Amino acid sequence: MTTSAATQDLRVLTLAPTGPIATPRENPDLAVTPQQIAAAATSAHHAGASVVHVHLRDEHERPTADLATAREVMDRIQDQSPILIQLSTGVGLGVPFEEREALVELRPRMATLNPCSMSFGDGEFSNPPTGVRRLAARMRDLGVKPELEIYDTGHLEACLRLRDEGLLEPPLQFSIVLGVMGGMAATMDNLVTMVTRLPAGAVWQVIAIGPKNLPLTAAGLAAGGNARTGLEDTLRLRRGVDATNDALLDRLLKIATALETRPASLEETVQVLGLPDQ
Ligand code: KMH
Ligand code: ZN
Repeated sequence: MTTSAATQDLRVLTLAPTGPIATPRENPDLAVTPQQIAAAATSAHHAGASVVHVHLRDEHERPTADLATAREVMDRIQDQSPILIQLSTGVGLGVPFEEREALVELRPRMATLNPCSMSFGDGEFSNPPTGVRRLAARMRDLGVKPELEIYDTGHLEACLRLRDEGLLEPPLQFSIVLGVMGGMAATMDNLVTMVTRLPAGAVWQVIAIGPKNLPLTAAGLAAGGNARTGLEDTLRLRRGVDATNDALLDRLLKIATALETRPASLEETVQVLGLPDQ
């Protein structure tokens, strides 16, 4: 992250309360209805998070890019707190790219941009190059800050090409995703490699999926990155203990405090992430 004296100890904390895959049967605290997502976002704001990463589910709890659902979720969140909304354009495997990209028309402050297609568990995550370019250009024109989700080493180069084409504005904001089957494994050496290769001035956080979530999130914080937690990334607090979104965020805040860092306020987050005016 930016390392001016004033921002050295700041960390942008994000809650990801839903995700594209898990179901409430696997963890009953998973936020799937608009009410539950808004409640999770409000609670996260009160606890100290400044960003909520939002996935939408339909009435059958399946991932959806339905614009009316997105509008309802965004309105409910904004009615309850000023937390900054980051909409997922990843949405969920099998949802067509053209439906997913339309979400940025709702002008969230941020949205994810997944630069490459890949295998994802037993499924396929489709992010075709022409679609990714079109989405990046649209986000730039609408003032929606992309969070670049990089799951493998080559995804970083794909982002740098988008930057060189003028489709991404600095500071580039990366999520280094570790532990997706089909992407980089959740190991410390992969994290170090990726952080070392980021361009100067980049802002970053770790998204570590599954059992390595805790050590790699803590390592990212200690190394100067921002941090994200929530049931999207891990369903267990520790082996055999179901997590809740509140408990995960509480644990992250304790780690951040122990490392003598502090959560960025909304205003500081806007500054650190370089969020454009809309
Ligand atoms: N759960 C992440 C690993 C996105 O939000 O754009 C994949 C994802 C992408 O959900
Ligand atoms: Zn996501």
